Amino acid sequence: MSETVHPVPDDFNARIGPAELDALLKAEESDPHGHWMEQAKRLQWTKFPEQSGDWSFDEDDFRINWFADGKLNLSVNCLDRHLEKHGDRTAIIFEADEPGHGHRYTYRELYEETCRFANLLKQRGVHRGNRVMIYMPMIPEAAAAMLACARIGAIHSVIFGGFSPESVAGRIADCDACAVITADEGVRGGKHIPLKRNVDAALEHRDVQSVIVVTRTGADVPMKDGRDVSYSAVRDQLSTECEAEAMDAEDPLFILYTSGSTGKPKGVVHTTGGYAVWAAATFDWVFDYRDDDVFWCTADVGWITGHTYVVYGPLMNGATSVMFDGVPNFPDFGRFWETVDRLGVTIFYTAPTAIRALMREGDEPVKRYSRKSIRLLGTVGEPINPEAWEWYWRVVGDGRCPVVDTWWQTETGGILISPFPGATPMKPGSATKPLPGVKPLLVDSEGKELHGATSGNLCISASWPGQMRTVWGDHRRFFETYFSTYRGLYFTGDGCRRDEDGYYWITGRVDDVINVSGHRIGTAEVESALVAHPLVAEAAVVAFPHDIKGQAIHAYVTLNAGEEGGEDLRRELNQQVRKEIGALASPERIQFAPTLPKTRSGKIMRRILRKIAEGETAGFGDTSTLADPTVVDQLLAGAREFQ
Ligand code: 6R9
Repeated sequence: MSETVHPVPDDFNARIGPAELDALLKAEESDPHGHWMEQAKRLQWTKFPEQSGDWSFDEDDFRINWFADGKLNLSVNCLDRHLEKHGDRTAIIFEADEPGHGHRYTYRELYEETCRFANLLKQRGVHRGNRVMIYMPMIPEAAAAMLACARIGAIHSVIFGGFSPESVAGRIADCDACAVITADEGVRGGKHIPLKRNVDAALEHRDVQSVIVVTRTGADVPMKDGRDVSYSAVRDQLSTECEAEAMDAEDPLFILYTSGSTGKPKGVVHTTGGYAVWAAATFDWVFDYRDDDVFWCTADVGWITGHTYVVYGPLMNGATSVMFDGVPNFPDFGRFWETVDRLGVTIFYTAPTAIRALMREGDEPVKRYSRKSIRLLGTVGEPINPEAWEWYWRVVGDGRCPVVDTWWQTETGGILISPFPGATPMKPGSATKPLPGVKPLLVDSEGKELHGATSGNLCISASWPGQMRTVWGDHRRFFETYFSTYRGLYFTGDGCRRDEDGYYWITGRVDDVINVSGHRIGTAEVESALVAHPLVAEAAVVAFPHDIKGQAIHAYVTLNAGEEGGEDLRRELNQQVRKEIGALASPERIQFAPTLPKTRSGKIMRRILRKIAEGETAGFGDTSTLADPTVVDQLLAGAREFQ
């Protein structure tokens, strides 16, 4: 385990240095209400709140509210409030898949685009509280569509373009969406993605009133009369002004589906006021934002990182945010740095999986470019191994840019544990310390709090404004999933070590969630996709460590009696997972297993399956409760082909 400490680089003149951070932490501790009201001043409110946090994690009195008596609109906070002083500042730099193709939107242009979209939604009968699905490439219109929903009080739900029509259909049904905003096609790494056709396929299951289609490639796509509208055909007739709804702070802003350890993906609900305060504050704190920064977060808007740090956080702070519609290796492995130089990017935020993939290509594609504009680097999405951290710091950052390793989740709305770049000495592989107002706690499996330097399950004992409020349509599931494991605590699902200096080292998920390249995948979802195949009797899915992806999927599949597995069936099963979920969930390995290791009561012993997938051949612990102990040897024999 690396215990190197990198001090804050001398010439990194952050707004928040050690003294300022200390004052901020003390202010929060001595007067939490005053601290949160101070943070609320970051926003423009229609009615400024008097209440801050009002919450309880106890079952009898379970509630989470922030700034509940306040009223505001988030599109106003992202756009209108900047117009007078910074209307001509660039809000979004669109960087297309093809290098150098793209354009810039000023705050005024983004405002006008958002109003046009909002007016179109209204014309199509979309009202405050309705759900709107967004299934789009990383183009500025995606941001405008999100902001348009926020403007009229509709609740958006963005789905990553890599999800299949089945997944889209499931989400539309779950939140009863009345409209879908999409594009004719997406383009990634030179490949075209048939977004509109996927939407059409999804809507065969369940139709919506309106589909709004933005032109990205100009591909010829079928349009259904009465339902489908081409945005470019009507755009010029739409007004560039649209009054914003004054939303209650606790009105839902968006739903974002994410995988958990059981069942179908959950619709994580974030509300308006608290989410906005948290997104605005954390963006400012962690990225030391300044007026002349060019901020590039490489995440897709289909994930929470794209919501909070491509769209809402940067725009609320009046920043210039890069929207990148490409991939790190197209046209070659220098793409990120070529783009950094061309756009003058000052803050760069990406995922460990991308860093590891680039590191494998050596230093040359990085050194080919100057990167001198960069002053701060960040990572998010999964644990970063110290080697990858050091490479990022030394090669990409030339040893002069702080690296902020930011730990957070879809559920947390924004960053919870991260260095302050100008104040926190860094340890490669550690997300360092909680942000002001964040109260992490480690517990053992019984829920007993562990003190000092120790390892345990990571919980949070106090609410923060950006916390999710419910699971769409299933408030009980919200409580059960996050607050029932350890009484009175929010359980993150992550394991964690705390060292002598109080630094947190996230070790990864301790539940049945697999993190493949920073994408959360529920084992239950993949298993149910596999057993949907007519030849499959049973399936169990576990993670194994992968050099680039962090984790990858190992699927154990038991076929119906008399059936035999082979390469063709493997391909079919992979296809099945792609169809039900999307390519991101397709297993790296499929092992045909005569039976699965089960206890006498019929529970699959995943612990054994995990160990075998990790390449272990002994030390399976107590196997005496297995109904058939010989199954372990059979599984080991079958796993040999993967080692
Ligand atoms: C923002 C995001 C959340 C899960 C989380 C954890 C892992 C995220 C991390 C990290 C170690 C970091 N994770 N950031 N692990 N260090 N800096 O990724 O949200 O997609 O919901 O994933 O990702 O396991 O629980 P989400």
